[in-house]
Amino acid sequence: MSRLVVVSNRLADPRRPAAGGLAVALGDALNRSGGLWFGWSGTVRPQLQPGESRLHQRQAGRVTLATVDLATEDHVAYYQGYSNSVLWPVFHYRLDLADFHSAYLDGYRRVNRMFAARLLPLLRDDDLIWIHDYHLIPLAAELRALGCRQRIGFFLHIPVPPPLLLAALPQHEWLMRAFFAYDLVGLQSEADVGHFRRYMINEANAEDLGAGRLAAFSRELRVGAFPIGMDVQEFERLGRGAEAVQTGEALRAEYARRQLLLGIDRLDYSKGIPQRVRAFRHLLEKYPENRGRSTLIMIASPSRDDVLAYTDLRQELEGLCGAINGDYGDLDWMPLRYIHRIVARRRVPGLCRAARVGLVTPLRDGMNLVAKEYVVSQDAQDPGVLVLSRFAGAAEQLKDALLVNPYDTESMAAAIQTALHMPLEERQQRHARLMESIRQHDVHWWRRSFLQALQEPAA
Ligand code: ADQ
Repeated sequence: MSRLVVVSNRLADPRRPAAGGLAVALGDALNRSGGLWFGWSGTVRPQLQPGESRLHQRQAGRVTLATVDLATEDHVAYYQGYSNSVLWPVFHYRLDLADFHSAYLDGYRRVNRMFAARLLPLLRDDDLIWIHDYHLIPLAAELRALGCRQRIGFFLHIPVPPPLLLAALPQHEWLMRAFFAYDLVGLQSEADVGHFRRYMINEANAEDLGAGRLAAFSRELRVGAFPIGMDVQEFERLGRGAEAVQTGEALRAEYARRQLLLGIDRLDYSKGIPQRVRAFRHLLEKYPENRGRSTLIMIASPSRDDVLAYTDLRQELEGLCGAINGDYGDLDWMPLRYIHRIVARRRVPGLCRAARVGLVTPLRDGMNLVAKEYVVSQDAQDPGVLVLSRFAGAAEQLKDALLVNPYDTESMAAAIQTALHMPLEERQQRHARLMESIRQHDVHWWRRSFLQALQEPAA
């Protein structure tokens, strides 16, 4: 059995339950093969020069965690800059929010080169390498340039936009060519695979060899959809835990006379949070029977506060939430509770279970695991209804949710109204079908199918 080497921007100690499903799933596989997990430590050191780093290694059970610190300039250019102010907005279709600064691209290349140089001496000949996400697209190319010949797979957690949007990226040819250093590229959805293929064929002159294989730049690459799943059992276990149960009971007692709607997100412009508030406002306006009866709880955890677009979003949201409470609230009822904080993972299933409607309405999302978590948290006898954006990767799998267009305020409000009044039998049927799909394609299925495909010899 090959040793598994996982590389991601950040890593977590897989033994800690707070680490979440992905860390647990990768931790499992790493543990079994006595693997290595490599990434940024999360520490920025002003005394380091750009491109300089310090390597730390520690054991977490059988897994070796190897991390590097970053110089301040590298953190600004690689992480805040190119990763989060260029790739994140462009890959989420938001060219208007991208900040194309050439120093960002320089920093991105520099840090990927440094990662490769630090990682290479830790590698063994028969390692299987799995690199994650947009921060590290050129890492395999940098490793290959240093002579690395192991099989390398890449999984992109965010969406791939249509070819012409990708082509708007300065130096997109360089970035997209870097994908050909991988043996396998995994994407979240078939829509993403379609965009990726079309870009490679139209813009990079790749030859389509069929069965997901593309050839260009004297290399062959396989691309496929590997929709990420959740750790259903771990989440069900959390749901039976004291904190989840207490959270659910407390909410049900407090809102005994009302129906709860819930949104849980990172505060990010891709998540469609202002659009959701507008739809809820429209619901109160158009269907006044919900006034005094429905409450929307929105938990938006702080995220990337140091990037300007996020500060603007926060201000916009605070204005919208204040206005709805001011215009519709009463002495004994506030329509909306907006909480700008992270909730402990142990409480999430309880929160979800208490909500009659789960609102997951991103403008664009790679997958969105909250949608799946909401479904898994429900009481199968009396389940709530998931209202899901058709632009979340999850919509390709969760067809039994109420699918909405988050840009269309009226129709989203109508879908919420339908969800609030859905008869029990229909709720049960939809929930059962959603559960089947989520269970079948859980995070262990995702990991196994990706790693299996990565190990298959090239045709
Ligand atoms: P995110 O955009 O961060 O990640 P999402 O899938 O929405 O991802 O959530 C990831 C986890 O964070 C979930 O387990 C969720 O419960 C938790 N979470 C989110 N907001 C929270 C809050 N306010 N408090 C507590 N916990 C919260 C990226 C992509 C997604 C993709 C994931 C995994 O953008 O599309 O689903 O990676 O591939």
